Amino acid sequence: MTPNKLSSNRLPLNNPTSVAPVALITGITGQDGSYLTELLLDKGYIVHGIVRRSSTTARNRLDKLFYDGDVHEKRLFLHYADLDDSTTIRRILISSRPDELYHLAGQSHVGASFEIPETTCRFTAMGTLKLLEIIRDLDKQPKLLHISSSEIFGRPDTSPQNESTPMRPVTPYGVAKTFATQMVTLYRNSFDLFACNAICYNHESPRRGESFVTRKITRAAAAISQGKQDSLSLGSLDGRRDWGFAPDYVEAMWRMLQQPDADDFVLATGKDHSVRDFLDAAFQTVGLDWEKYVQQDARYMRRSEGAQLVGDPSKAAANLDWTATTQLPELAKIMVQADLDALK
Ligand code: G4F
Repeated sequence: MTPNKLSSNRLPLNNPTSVAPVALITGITGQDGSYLTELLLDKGYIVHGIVRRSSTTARNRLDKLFYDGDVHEKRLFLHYADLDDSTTIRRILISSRPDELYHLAGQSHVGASFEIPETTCRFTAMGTLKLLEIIRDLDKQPKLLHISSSEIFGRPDTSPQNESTPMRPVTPYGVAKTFATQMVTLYRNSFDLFACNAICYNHESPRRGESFVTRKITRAAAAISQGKQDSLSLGSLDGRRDWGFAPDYVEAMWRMLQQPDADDFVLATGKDHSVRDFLDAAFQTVGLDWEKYVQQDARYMRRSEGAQLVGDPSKAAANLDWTATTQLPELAKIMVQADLDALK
């Protein structure tokens, strides 16, 4: 692949009077980025993606598309840039001229944000502001979707939370996301950008990163059942989260940008479960009792974390006609089964 090569940007659709819409995705190699890419390609979009430059490019979630000669460099184009490299990001935006920009990139691990708060703020907070500044100057301004997080609510007074719940983050990640979320709203109101926040609660899948608790659990359940692992070390088992299925969430993100007006939406299942509940569901899939294998390890405990984080998705249901289809225990089963298949 030639880095930053931008060609065939607009291709005719089957209908000769129309051209394919163009999307640009930051964080295209992540869980959400890969599902969103598949969704948009299915809908006939030309998709451009920004990939973080590193010596070992983790692109495995996109491999199927990357090695498909009908897709890569025909309908899917990848470009290398870091989020804080404004010059390169601007160049990619000017050349690709997207109709829609999905900003999914950032340091997404809440626990890690205590160890690397500066990096978290550099990419998640300042990276978003830099993107907004670039868009503000463009002749053709794309519609922007920013992936925000339930972490902005911290320890809220009310449960479930909705779009009006005050932001009171309690983690470096939550603080960075709050800055980015409020900047998106500010640019929408002050500079008339079509800019939206998708306030996403936890969303998981077989493509979830291996250090997040759900995937850590489902990989362990699969490996222990096959005699390939003895035990699983976790942090707090009391944390409660609103866990949904990632492909549902990217569908909602796309729907948000098809609305007549820019707005913020909570994307959630509306139900919360503890880490223990997830362990129950995952280990039941392989017929094992998790209590025999799980130990708690201080290394995975957080200095502080959000509590009572459960979302009220009624605005998304009413305006986007969207609901989360897959929840526990099905979600855990899907993930364990995929991890069992990967072991075979
Ligand atoms: O899987 P987690 O690391 O997800 P967390 O912190 O809720 O953050 C995820 O969801 C947010 C909301 O959508 C996103 F904004 C964010 O980017 C990310 O995708 O932890 C979930 C729960 C926590 O209570 C944590 O303390 O699991 C608990 N936990 C217990 N043991 C653990 C572990 N978490 C991790 N990662 N690793 C453990 O060993």
